[in-house]
Amino acid sequence: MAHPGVSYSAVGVRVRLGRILRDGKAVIFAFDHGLEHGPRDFLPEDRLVARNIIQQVVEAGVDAIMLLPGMARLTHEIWANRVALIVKLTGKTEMRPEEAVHLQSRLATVEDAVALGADAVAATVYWGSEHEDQMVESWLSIKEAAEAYGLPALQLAYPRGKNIKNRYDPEIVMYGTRAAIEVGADLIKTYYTGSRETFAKVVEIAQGIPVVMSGGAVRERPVDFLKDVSDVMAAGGSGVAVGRNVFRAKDIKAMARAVMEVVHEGLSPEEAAKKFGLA
Ligand code: FBP
Repeated sequence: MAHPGVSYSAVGVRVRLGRILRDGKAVIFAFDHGLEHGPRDFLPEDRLVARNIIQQVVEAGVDAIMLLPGMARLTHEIWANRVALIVKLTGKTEMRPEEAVHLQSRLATVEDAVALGADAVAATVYWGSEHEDQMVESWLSIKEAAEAYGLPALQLAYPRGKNIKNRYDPEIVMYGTRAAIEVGADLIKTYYTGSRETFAKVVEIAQGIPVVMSGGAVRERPVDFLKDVSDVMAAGGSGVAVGRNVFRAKDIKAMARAVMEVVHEGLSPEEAAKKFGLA
């Protein structure tokens, strides 16, 4: 069937989103912690460790990997043509002063992401931050350029700032999600609200724009994390963008596979933990 009036870019966005959400769901390995968390998660000499982690998640068959441009450049032979690439174009270090912690800087351009072979770009907006304006401006310019190239734009829609008392509060997460769709996000990554019922409301407010859960701090038992993922899927979520709960796992590949099976095969958390030998 012909689709007159549908732009080349709209087709490109749809095609590339399909590379990430192949069956409408995705496990995205988020790996920007070297910059975002620095030594808290990574020592500067961790170069080989980082490569090894990327190798393992690629072998586990995750759907996509979200990297900053520099790491994408240095590890391309590991991920290229094996998983989809999302290039994150904003970030912040933990070295910055207190008054600027709720701000993400522009690190690269959409053209850099295109040059790297990206299937999508990503940027964080800390909704509610005292620097909201700056991040919205940055988001809009990323979105405009991405659209011109037919690239989907993933927004890490994170409510955060002096006025945000509890960033996991369902009302607050819903508000951030609404804000993300208002500025044209094609895919939303946000905080898990702690229950299936509340996350279902977040999904509902996104009105069909896919929402994935942000992994967050490492859960004590892998099965607890898998339970959150399972609840997100039951709530209508489209998957997860996870970092630490995978790369800090005792067996990285097994954990990544378990998350994949919960997301794509609907395995229960307990079954997945048992199948992959996760304590
Ligand atoms: P995790 O699953 O490890 O939380 O990674 C998701 C993520 O959004 C990363 O992309 C980012 O670096 C990190 O969380 C930010 O965490 P925070 O700013 O909350 O410390």
